[in-house]
Amino acid sequence: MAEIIFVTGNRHKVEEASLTLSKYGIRVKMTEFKKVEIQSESLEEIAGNAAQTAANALSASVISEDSGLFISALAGFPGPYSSYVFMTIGCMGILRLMSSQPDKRAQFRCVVAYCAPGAKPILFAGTSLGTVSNSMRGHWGFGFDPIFVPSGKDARTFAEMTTSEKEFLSHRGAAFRSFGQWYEKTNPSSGV
Ligand code: ITT
Repeated sequence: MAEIIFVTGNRHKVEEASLTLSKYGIRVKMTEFKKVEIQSESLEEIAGNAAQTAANALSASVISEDSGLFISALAGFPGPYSSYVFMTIGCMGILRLMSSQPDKRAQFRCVVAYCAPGAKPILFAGTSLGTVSNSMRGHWGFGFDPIFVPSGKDARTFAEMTTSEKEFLSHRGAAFRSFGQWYEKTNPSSGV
């Protein structure tokens, strides 16, 4: 099995990525390396820069990932600032901002960046369309999972789904599937 270093401080991301990448014969290893996160409006720039910096510092190929919740009625807020907004106002703060908004549409976006030392990052994106719920529901997952209802299933939030159910519908599942397919093609010996 191939092994790939994932530069992140979020163990939930590692759990979800591991589930997807195991299907492509890739084992995910979390690193202690402190991720460098630039200020930018672009998930692509944030993830790409973090992967490139880590690959050069560690002299190894790595992946990094940046993601966020983009709410239509709030002009895409919190978007690239999702981590900070979650830590400050949290799910309840978002529900308060949304209480007077009839348009509940939102989407999660994820960009995975793969980078080898001395090389440019290669990017893989995934999106999950859905709505913001009226209340927090469920205890699985992390972050804004209790207030996001993905389209195409039922009225459950991500936090009311198992990791496998979420993986099938999520932005992260889509981005890591796309990376897994590319990696399998580029490194044919890595397959299970
Ligand atoms: P690393 O930067 O160390 O990878 P992080 O949690 O800080 O971990 P981000 O900077 O990419 O990650 O912030 C994304 C935030 O968006 C995250 O903290 C959550 O609040 C939210 N988020 C992203 N994906 C999510 C998901 O699948 N479910 C719920 N919330 C999510």
